[in-house]
Amino acid sequence: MPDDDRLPTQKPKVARRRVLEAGLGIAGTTVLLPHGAKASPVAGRGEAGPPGIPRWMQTLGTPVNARPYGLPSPFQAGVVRLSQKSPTKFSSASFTPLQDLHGTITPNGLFYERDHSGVPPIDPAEFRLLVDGMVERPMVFRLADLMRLPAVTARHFLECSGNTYMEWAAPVGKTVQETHGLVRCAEWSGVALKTVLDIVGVKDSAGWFVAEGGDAAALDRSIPLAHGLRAGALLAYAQNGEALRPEQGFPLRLLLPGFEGNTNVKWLRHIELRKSPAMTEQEMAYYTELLPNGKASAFNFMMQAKSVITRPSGGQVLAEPGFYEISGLAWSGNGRIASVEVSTDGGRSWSAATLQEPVQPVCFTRFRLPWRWTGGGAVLQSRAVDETGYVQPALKQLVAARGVHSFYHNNAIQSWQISAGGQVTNVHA
Ligand SMILES: Nc1nc2c(c(=O)[nH]1)N[C@H]1C(S)=C(S)[C@@H](COP(=O)(O)O)O[C@H]1N2
Ligand SMILES: [Mo]
Repeated sequence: MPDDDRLPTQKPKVARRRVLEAGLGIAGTTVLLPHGAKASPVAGRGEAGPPGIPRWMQTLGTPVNARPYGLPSPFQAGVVRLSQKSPTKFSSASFTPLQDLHGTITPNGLFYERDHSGVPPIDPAEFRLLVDGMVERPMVFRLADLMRLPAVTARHFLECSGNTYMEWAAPVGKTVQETHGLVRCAEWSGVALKTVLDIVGVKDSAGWFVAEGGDAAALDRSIPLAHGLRAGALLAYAQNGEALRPEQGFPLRLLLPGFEGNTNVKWLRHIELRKSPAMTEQEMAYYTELLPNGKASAFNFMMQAKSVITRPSGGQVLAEPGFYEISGLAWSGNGRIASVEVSTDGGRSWSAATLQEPVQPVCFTRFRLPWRWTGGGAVLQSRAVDETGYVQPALKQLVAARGVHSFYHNNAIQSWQISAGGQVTNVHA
């Protein structure tokens, strides 16, 4: 009698024929390794590979639903956010491991995080959003009220304007996580901000609104009303199909597609309609651009077109000459990515990369280019063009326009140098 608790035991149906050394046999496919790791043959032989029966087929596995909320494989333990080295753990950031991600969606647990005063533990039952100022009917909304309204879902990237801030003067970050990890892309759901503004009735005299967060920083930013009325502007309560994570603004955040991360106020508690901007500390003292003439420019909302090769990228090693797919991400706050070109010779020649469909506005676009590394030195670069015709600038062009005392909005072309030994490093080319 078979025991119901046991899986039927069966010999794996693998033909006992000679198995090719995997990978290396097919068109010279080779392996990307982290720095320091040694290449090992990806062979089908030995205890684990077919036709042998590995140890994990000789016992029952972990029980079904052992973790009611699923987690990645323990073998993925290295795929984590990286903490910024910062003097305080309350005003700090963490970076997304772009080098380990595929496609265009960032998993919720790997979203970069940027808080000015830590994460407030908000009980959604106590949550309230006040909408007042230049409106016909000032109103307070509970979360449940907002969730009864028609919902909208869309995919958008969100980037901190401080992304790539260390790279202005010299190549600093070792990996793409360090150089570009303050950006990610998700499927967001919520209520269109316009739906709520229509309910309260915005007065004609209003031209801006101030959004305030419910954290200890009470982070607040002034936003032009026209951007808040765009179809994509959301009061978001969900990302990638589930409620926002606490560190992303649970239970409600403002989502302003294309605008710098800082304006996407988390733990949103108050929207005040006004005639003009409030000139808050955030928008006057911090999120401004110091220009070469010593003046500062404020309200630089839009995240311009940017791209980066995530594979191969800094810290990885090409194990041996052969075939590699070059792959990366491109995005623009102004709309769709129109094209991405890739150079393997430091910008002397460029080839058009393939864009992964569908190409959506204000969303990550994955690009790919097949490449054969012959073993010599190479410098890999990518250059994005968006649908407005804007071309991602070279670092020299950006520095000529803004100087090296800039901090925010560094969207320059990134260069990864490949040494004769296959090591990939961050360089300024
Ligand atoms: N209330 C509040 N909203 C906030 C912040 C904050 O500290 N408090 N950080 C801002 C900054 S600088 C960025 S880049 C984004 C980061 O969003 P994330 O933590 O979900 O990545 O949120 C913005 N909204
Ligand atoms: Mo930010």
